[in-house]
Amino acid sequence: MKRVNLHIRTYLDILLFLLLVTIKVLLYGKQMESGYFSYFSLFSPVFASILIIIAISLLFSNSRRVKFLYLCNIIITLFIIGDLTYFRYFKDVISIPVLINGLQLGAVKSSVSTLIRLSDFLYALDIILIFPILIKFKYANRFELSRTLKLSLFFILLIFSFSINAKSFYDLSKDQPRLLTTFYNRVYIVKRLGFLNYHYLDLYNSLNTSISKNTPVSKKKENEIKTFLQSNSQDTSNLKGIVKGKNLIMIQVEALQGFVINSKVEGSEITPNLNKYTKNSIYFDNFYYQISAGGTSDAEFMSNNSLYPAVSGAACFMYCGNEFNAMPKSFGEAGYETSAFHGFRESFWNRNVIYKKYGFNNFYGEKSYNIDENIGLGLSDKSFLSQSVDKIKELNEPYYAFLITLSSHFPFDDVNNYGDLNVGQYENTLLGDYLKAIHYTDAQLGMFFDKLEKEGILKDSVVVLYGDHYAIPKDHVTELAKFLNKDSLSDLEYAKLQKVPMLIHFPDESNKGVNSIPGGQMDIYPTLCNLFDLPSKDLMGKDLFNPKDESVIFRDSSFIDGKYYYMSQTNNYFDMSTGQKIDENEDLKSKKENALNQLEYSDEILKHNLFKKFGKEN
Ligand code: GP9
Ligand code: MN
Repeated sequence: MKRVNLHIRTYLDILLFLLLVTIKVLLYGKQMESGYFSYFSLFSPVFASILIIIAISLLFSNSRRVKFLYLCNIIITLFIIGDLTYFRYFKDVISIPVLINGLQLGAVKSSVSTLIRLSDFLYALDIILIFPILIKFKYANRFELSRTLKLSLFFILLIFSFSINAKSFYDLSKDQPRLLTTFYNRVYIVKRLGFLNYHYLDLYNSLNTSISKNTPVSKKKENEIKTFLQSNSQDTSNLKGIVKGKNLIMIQVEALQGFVINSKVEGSEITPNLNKYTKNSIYFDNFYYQISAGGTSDAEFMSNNSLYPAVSGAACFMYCGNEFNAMPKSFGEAGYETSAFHGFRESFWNRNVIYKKYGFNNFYGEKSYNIDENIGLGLSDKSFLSQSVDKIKELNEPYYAFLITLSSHFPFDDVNNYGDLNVGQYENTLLGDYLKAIHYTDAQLGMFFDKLEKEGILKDSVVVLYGDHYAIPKDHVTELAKFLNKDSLSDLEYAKLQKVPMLIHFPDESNKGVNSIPGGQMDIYPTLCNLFDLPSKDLMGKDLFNPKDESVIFRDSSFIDGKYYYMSQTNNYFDMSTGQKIDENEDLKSKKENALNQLEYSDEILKHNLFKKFGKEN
């Protein structure tokens, strides 16, 4: 008995680490999970992933092992709190590339600070409580295992944990082929393998990515990509070149989500100006955002490049050394002056670097504006848009002007400055604050259009307007359901709400009406190439006026194809008209394969800077 007691005292740190971290990681999995969750199915990969750390700890002396495990517990806890916060806003888990551009979170600290919950810090409770116990027992250890015994225990435990994990990894790779290599759906990996295995994989993938950047892509894969791009730049006819030589003004509106268009609250229109412009423009009412970890920067990356966002992290950081075949470059080659406008810090989302690589001649950031009124994160949309018209007037025609608004940014908490929209029962809720914020931004967009008209700009310009991403995050879905007079939203109903409005206003308003072709931010560039008669080579998206298909592919490999929706998070197919789940068939399987191929081609183009290579070959 005395000997057992001594063993317990000697290995108490390991027992505590195994117990506490297993509980933490399983609880974290439950909090991350939307829908079905099983502690039982997650237990074995989680247990195996923790055993790996314990195996490593056995290589240390007793006292060092106590410190090593305590430090690991602290790091794991910090990652859990960080992941939960990140998930509440981005519906994703942190990856190393995201951490690399994590500096961006500082600037949107109001978002982050509203997302961290006090209850999250309960995960750190054990770190405080067990500290004195470990100190007391640390010196209680009287014997050290021999080096040979430590090494053999290390290998036995490692082999045991890897064999348990191997089964979980194998099952996942059968269920979701390519997921473990392309990492397109990180939440699903956490759900099936647990938090620690996900971060082991993330570390491996990040190391692998940095190595693969320096290894050439195979000639076979390169030719596959070239063939796809050539087939994708199909001849177009409908509306070809009808606005050739006209100016282009493209406005990306912060957090403009589709459900507010033509909606009312307490009898008042939420976006009366946009509602008006959906009627005198071509309005795409079935248009989705396709952003990933890069948030707003992903939206501007896609609309200007027609390439998918980076598989993790933000392309604007990870690939800022690449050559791009971007829209500003295409317009520049057609004799346009190209300028970007955004009333926030020039370095945010690496814009002062990446815009040059896109081919913008000018970038007017915060320093180019008179910061005379702040709302939300910075310069108010009213002041930004008004000053921007004055700058646009000075541009040499023809020009491409790209504007990004800011005031309607999460958590929409500058409510005293958004004006007086009565939101009734939604007062003091996130949704109510959002309705006020977007109502304010809508008013400024109305002023902007009026000023363009007064200055005689509108009659010589095409205006494209679209939202960058959702406004109401998943953890406020009940508020959104209530606003839509529903008790709750199914996964499919929630997915169908991830639309943003997109409209194209023609100079003489000769083309107007609703176009319901399923589309996304990837399709803006090819659509404008057709209208302005620019060469549309090497683009991944489709021309919405000459669509080759009705597919919209998302970064996590979910996709829409006509009436079908594939939800990668749950690996389910749906008939969008009936909402019914449907079994996978050969046709759906090939659509899924096609989606994965396109995501892979886009990733290979970015990882290996292929446009630079292709450019040299042409
Ligand atoms: C900051 C603004 C916000 O410049 O674009 O970016 P977001 O937080 O929405 O990605
Ligand atoms: Mn945004």
